Amino acid sequence: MTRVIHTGDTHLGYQQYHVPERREDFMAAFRQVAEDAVDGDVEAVVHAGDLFHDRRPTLTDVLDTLDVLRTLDDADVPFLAVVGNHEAKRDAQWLDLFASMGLATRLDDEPTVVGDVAFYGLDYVPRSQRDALEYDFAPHEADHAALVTHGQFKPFDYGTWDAEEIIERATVDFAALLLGDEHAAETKQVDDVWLTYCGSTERASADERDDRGYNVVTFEDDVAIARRGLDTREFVYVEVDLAEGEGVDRVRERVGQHDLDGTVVVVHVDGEGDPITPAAVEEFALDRGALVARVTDHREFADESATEVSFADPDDAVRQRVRELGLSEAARDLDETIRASKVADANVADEVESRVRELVDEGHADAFEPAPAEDGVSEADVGDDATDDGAVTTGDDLIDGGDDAAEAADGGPAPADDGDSPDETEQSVAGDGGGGSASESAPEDPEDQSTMEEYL
Ligand SMILES: [Mn+2]
Repeated sequence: MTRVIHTGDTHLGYQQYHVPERREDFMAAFRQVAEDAVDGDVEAVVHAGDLFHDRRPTLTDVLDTLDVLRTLDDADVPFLAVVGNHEAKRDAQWLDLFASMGLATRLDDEPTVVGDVAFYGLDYVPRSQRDALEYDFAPHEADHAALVTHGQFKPFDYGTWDAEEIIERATVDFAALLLGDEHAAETKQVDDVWLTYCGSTERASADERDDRGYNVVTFEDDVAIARRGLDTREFVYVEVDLAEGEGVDRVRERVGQHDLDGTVVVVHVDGEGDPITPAAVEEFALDRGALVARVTDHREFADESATEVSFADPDDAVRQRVRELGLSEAARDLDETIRASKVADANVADEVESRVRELVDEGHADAFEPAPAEDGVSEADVGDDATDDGAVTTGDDLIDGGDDAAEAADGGPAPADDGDSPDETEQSVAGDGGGGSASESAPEDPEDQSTMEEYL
């Protein structure tokens, strides 16, 4: 029997809502996993990617990560991992650094045997490159084999990468696929093979409402997958449906019914009542000890014809202005990449460059043609997160990144259907701090899923 912890999507270094406490929370959750591994006497910690939130963690993040990895190493618990989409660098990976220090093993197409199990790894692969994959894995002599990989896999609802095809074509028979990328834990079985997402260890977005945790996977005759919870910062969700005549007092009253001390407060307002000022509610929550408060008034969306800029929704104003600019499809896509927060700030310059390259390589010159204004830019096509200070950082990154990226921003590409185009409606505002009152929509809509990939 071999028992391992399967974790992933730790997003270390993510300073969510721009507060340092959240950055510490992500590290603390990862530390808990490591301590549980040591206390629980498992034979390995398997990490399915997105160890870091982006490819440029700070030195402090790297040092703290090393400290956690040493905790595992001191207890002789190997750390086996693959590279996720958030942290992927162009050549050498952070994981290679940790491996060179003897603190991690980067899983690949050769077996890494722990106990009775041969572990293999497949890093995140962008959609445009998946057709070329061979799924060739070197043989092993262990009792079981497991593949650790990162992406949105079918047959899960949001899947764009067919796990069944991997299972069929792989030269090794896997008993389980230990997956990362999707932040909600979920398990399915395809024929005899278990497919399981361990989920994120901290809420990388306020949409991640379920308790966070990780998997404990036991390989015996069969594979057994158990969940274990993590003690993470409390998120208080308050849904207020205002009746006619009700307003900000009612929202405050509802928020005030909760113990807010040290919590992240997420308020959604809907209904018939009076307009409210989100800032007034946020201030109320902060006064009562909340670490962060975010108020979304969904009623702003009901009135699409409004052109007046309200404090609650400057995004509308930006969206309106972008429509009037007559940008090419490509430029609109770049605008979205830069302003919205689906792409981690530090990754924007590279992302922009790769999109332009891809378009040019594939001869999509028409994507650079200016479009007439108002030509059906849907709400969803344009960034909803314009007020994010991330947009500022991102702009800097683009310039710092220099090279082709800044140049490209002028004519920009439209995504060659590579699944990474962020044409989704807002789902990262909570994850990124945002303007505090931008709109949010549930990410469950399968049409949005191709782009969830980017965000996850
Ligand atoms: Mn992730």
